[in-house]
Amino acid sequence: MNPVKNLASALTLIMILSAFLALPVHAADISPTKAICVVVPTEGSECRGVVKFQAMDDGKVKITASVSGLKPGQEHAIHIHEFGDITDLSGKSAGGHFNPGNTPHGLPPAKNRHAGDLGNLKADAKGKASFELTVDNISIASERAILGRAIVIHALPDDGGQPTGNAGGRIGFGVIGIANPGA
Ligand SMILES: [Cu+2]
Ligand SMILES: [Zn+2]
Repeated sequence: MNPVKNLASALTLIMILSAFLALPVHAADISPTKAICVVVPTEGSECRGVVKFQAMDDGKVKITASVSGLKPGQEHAIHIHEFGDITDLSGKSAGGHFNPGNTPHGLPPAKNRHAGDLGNLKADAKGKASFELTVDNISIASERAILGRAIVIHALPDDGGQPTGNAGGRIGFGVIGIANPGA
C-alpha cells in the first residue's frame, strides 16, 4: 500500500462528491403539482369526503371533490380556510377564509372574492355531492399556496353575503397535504 497514493485517491473522491453536492436543486423539480384533503366530520357531524387539487399547465388549479353526509338536496358552502389546524373539533382553529388579496367575500366566478371562496357543493337526494371548479387565484405550493391550509364544509349554503357568506357552522374539515402521485 502506498499511503501517498491512498491520500490522493481519497482527495479525488471528496472533490467528486463535493461537485455533486454543489449542483443547484431546482424548485420546479420538487414542487408538488397535486394536493389532497381528506375531509372528516367535525364533532356531531357526518360530513366526509375527499378534495383534490391539480396544478394545470396554464397555471390554474383544478379542484374536484366528492363529499357525503350532507343534507339531501341542499347546498353547502366549501372554502379554503387559512390554517391547517384542526385541533378544535368544531373547526374553529382553521381560522377564517384564506384571503391573501385582502378582498371582500364572494362567490366564484366573481373576481372580487377571497381566494378561499370555492362556492357551494350541491347535495343529491342521498346527501352526496360531486364538485368541480377551476380557479386562477391560488397555487399548490408557490404564490398564494394552499398546501398546509384547511378545507371547511359548512352546514348552510354560501349566499355570497359579507363577511363570510352566512354559511353557518362547520360540519367537515381537513388539512390540505401533498398528494401521493402514485395513488
Ligand atoms: Cu368556510
Ligand atoms: Zn370568503
